[in-house]
Amino acid sequence: MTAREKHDRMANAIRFLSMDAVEAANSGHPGLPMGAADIATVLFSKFMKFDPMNPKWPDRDRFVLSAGHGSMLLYSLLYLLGYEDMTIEDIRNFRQLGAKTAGHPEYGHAAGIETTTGPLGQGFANAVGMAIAEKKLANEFGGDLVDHYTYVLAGDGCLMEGISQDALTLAGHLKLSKLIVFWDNNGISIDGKVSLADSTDQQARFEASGWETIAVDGHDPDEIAAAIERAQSSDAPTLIACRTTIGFGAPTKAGTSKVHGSPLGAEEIAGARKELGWDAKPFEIPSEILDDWRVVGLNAGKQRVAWEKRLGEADATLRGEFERRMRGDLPAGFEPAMEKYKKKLAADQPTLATRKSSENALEVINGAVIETLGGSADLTGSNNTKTSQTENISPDDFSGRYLHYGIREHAMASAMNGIALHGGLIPYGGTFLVFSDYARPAMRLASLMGIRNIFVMTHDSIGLGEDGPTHQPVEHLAALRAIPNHNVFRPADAMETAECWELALQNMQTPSTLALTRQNLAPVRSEYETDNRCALGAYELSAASDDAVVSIFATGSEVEIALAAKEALEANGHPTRVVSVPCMDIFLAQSADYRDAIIGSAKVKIAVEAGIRQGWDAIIGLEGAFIGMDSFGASGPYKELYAHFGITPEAIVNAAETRIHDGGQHH
Ligand SMILES: Cc1ncc(C[n+]2csc(CCOP(=O)(O)OP(=O)(O)O)c2C)c(N)n1
Repeated sequence: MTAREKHDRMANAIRFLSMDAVEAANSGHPGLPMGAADIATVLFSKFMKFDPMNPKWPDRDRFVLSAGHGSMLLYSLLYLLGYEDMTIEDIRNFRQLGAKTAGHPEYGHAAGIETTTGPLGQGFANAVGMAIAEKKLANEFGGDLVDHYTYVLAGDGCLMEGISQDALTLAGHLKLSKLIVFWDNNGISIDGKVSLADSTDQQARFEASGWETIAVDGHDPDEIAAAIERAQSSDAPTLIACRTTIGFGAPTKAGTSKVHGSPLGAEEIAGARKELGWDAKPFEIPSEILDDWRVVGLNAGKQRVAWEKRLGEADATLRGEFERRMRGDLPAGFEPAMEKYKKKLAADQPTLATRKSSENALEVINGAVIETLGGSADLTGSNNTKTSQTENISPDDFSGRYLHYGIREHAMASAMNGIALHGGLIPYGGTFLVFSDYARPAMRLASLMGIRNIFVMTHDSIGLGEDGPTHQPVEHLAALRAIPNHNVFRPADAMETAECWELALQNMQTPSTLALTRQNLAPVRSEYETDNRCALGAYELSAASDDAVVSIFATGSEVEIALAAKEALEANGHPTRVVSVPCMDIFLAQSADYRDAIIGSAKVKIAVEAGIRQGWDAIIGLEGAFIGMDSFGASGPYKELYAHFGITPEAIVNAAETRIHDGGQHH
């Protein structure tokens, strides 16, 4: 048998598994796996560094199927290569409830799936983050321990999405030479020919941003292999434009949008069997072909063994540090450093904007936690994300710890996901809270994947003042809280900011957004406390003088307003307590007992937050009073804005007293 024949039948194994699984599920996308099978076969059988027996081996090459609808390509590969997590049963269960082989690759479902893909372009930008992490860690730990490629398979859709532009320009700028992207250039998307909607010269676009590009016949294994070799030795990231036929092998539907996202049908599959010379029954891979694949999987382990030897011979401290970093554990110095810092805060009682308090906390964190990788989408001075330890990373020097992501919120958030997924680094990155809208698709995926990723979102309300309503978030706290598994922290002073940073770092499986002010805030906490008071999401900050008639719940900058209202209400003879709610998401996840105790039974419940009401009814009930925003903001000095929009102690007192006199009922 010639090498070409062997290649063809290995690639056809991917094609038929994909056709069969989509047919059985009566749902899915056979076109991409059939079209890209040759690329995948060359890559995995000749180049990829991986080990099915040790899927998490840190120095493996990463493979990201950015065109996640083609998930059967990845599932087929994992099965054929012998990943224990992926059996033929799993393939048969494609797209069934509870199956590892979900509709799109889902991170955490099965070993070998590096990231969740499906929203086109995200995988591509994740991969940019993975390649950043690789280059950074190689700089730190040396090429003996860190030296791998990040490969991406992207479709026309990935390249049409705006995020691809953010991501490719960042990658080109940073000279991520070990990032290699295969473009499945089949000219077809769902509506038909790509030419219906796009006429970009993709190679020229990539080249304009410093990429090397190579065009190949995506069904010619020799051309593909030669291109990968060239890409590996390039000093720029490389786009390999692979001209392919979508649904390759389908006798009448290949090359059309009919194979993109529907089962081929029995007749077409029978025709493909003839066309490709495949006699095996559905889901059966002839043993000699399966053997060819399994041998690839077995041989792959050798590089891992050699790597482990190098790790074993490395300096013990370096090795220990590398292993800790890859596990994601925080260093031993973290907690003592924070304790010392919080004691100092209790003594100093600083009045500061929480963005500045965040910078101060970061100064301590970055001193103790070497693996943080900071950055901002061109708002460094506003987000206060840079500290004395974080020198800039530049294309030719990755020894720094700070990335100027440029005005690319979306790619920043998505690359941060890739950095977190890669392991060994803890990314944090900043922009204005209002521009979380530009990053949100990636923030949502961070939550879906359950990864530690920290978004520093400053200018968190009308309190930012003069930039006006385009920059003043009103619905964003609610909108981010609406994402499952996403902690939105809104600390009220320097102490709470330190505590919220601790929680964000300790939460290995939940991403965090820190919503921080531009305006100064007086301290609301006067004591050092061993326990992190923010850890349960809400706590009684200030008790009532007697059985409380009024409970005021507030976050961030509105806590000091609530405290002032409390003072006035107490003076008027109404016992009032104030509850700080630094993280509503965490609070609502507590036991009913804790929630009831904190919500309490005061006749009047009032929430104060310079955002919209949505979400607060869970705490104050439908009858509760809400002091906040129900419109967009306005431009002006922030104190005038608070008065204009009625977010004041007087407004709280009025609302409380009206309800007290109504007997607590108000409609
Ligand atoms: C952000 C986003 N928008 C839309 C979709 C829906 N969608 C899935 S595949 C696809 C077409 C992609 O075309 P292409 O990348 O050429 O894939 P191919 O047809 O070659 O499989 C679309 C629009 C999506 N998954 N993500």
